[in-house]
Amino acid sequence: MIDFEKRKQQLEENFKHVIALKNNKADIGNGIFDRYENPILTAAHAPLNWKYDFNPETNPYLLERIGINATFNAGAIKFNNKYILLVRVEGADRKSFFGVAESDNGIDNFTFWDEPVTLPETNEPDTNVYDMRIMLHEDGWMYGLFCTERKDPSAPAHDQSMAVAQCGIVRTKDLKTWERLADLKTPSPQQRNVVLHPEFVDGKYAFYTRPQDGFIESGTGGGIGFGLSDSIENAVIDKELIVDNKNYHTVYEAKNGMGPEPIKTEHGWLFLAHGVRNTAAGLRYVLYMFMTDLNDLTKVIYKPAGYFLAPEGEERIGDVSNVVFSNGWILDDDGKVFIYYASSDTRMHVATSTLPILLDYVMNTPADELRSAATVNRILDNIEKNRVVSN
Ligand code: M1P
Repeated sequence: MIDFEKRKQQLEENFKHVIALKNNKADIGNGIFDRYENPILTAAHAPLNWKYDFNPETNPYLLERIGINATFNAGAIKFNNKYILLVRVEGADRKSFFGVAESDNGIDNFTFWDEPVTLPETNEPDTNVYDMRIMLHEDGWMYGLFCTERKDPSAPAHDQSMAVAQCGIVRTKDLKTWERLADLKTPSPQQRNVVLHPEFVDGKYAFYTRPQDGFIESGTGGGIGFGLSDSIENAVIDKELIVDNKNYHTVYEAKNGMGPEPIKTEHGWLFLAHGVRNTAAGLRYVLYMFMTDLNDLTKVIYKPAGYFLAPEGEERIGDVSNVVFSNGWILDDDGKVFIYYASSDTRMHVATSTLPILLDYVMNTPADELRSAATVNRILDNIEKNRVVSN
């Protein structure tokens, strides 16, 4: 027989150590944001109570009964003065669900609430749910928009991976009780990365979408779309306008998609998004930023060339390698910005910056001129300006 109590104690000590790990800024960085030394959430942060049956009668070997594979792609919101993440937790069974994790300072000691989110289903139950964007709308509700995935009814028997992805919607006042609304209806056969704009636009609910032809392949879709709906309870978008399209030989040439909800600034709406390109090693996901006009949300007014944040070091490795993905950020009253991002569909990290720095980055970084020669000219200009400064 095993020493049940001793093993239980070891498990608890290991868990406490994981939660208590402090986080420090990683290195000098690029001035735009700071990375931190440790991931803020991993599979090891999942509560022991979720995984172990602690009754020696029914689990005499104290085996892990319910495996947790990964914690990633978290929505974020400040609530009751806590930094809250709505985390995509993926079980060993490949089913994702949402767990709420909180921290006092936004950079370490993230701890899951005792119970995962009980998400009501619609008449057509979801097979898998993931990637929630959580935001406070001016109507007073906190909305969670997430991807709901169901088997594609047209899939032939030999293909067990064809799925239909659509946008599910829930709302809450306390992050504990969730009201499920009807799934968003759009003209696109597939939707992922849908985000609700925090303000009404022309008295309507405004959504950022990502129309796509196939489950993985963007086909004729793949850009960040925008559409309006009269209702949130039965949200229907009749027409999607493309705000930011995929583009040849850029970091978003295969597809792109929204990150969290945009932040309103005096200069325009600030966006964080992900761009995807194809490589011989598979898809590479990076984060990029842009800004739209304050009064015309479909008009991009600034867009720095290339990526804002790309996978580095350990971030490159995981279940889906070479991926960074963000669907949550928090702007504090003092202007500090917490950017929550996942690496390689495996773990969560934080990067911090400030609103003035992000505005400087977005408004003053040269745009992509789409040719190698233009990039060289930009560097030559820079060298020349530095010559003037140093003389
Ligand atoms: O595996 C990388 C990401 O792939 C999807 O993102 P997109 O819809 O832009 O291709 C999502 O499944 C996301 O969860 C995942 O991180």
